[in-house]
Amino acid sequence: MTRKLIAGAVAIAAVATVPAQAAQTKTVAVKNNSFSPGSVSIKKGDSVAWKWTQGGISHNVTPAKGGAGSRTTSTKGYTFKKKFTKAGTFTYVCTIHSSMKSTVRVS
Ligand SMILES: [Cu+2]
Repeated sequence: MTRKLIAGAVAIAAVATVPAQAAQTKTVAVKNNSFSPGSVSIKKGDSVAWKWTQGGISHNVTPAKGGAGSRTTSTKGYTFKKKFTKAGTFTYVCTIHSSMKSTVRVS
């Protein structure tokens, strides 16, 4: 009887901890002065985390079409995370450095 209970508990735990499709987060480095990599491909429900890996120079991550983005900061280690729930191609820029572009492809 004890053995059956343990087997049942293990089976329930396995189902609970292995979702069909786990959401993932891809990291984009915010460098001076580029995003690396310049584009990432993710699935609906996944997130992108832009992380300031160098610091010392102010940057931001702002939707090219407008809307809310990150704060402007030069703090190394600062991270701006966003979850994408719709398919499409989304472009982000640093409004201070026009050459900095970050593309997110969501399928
Ligand atoms: Cu910048």
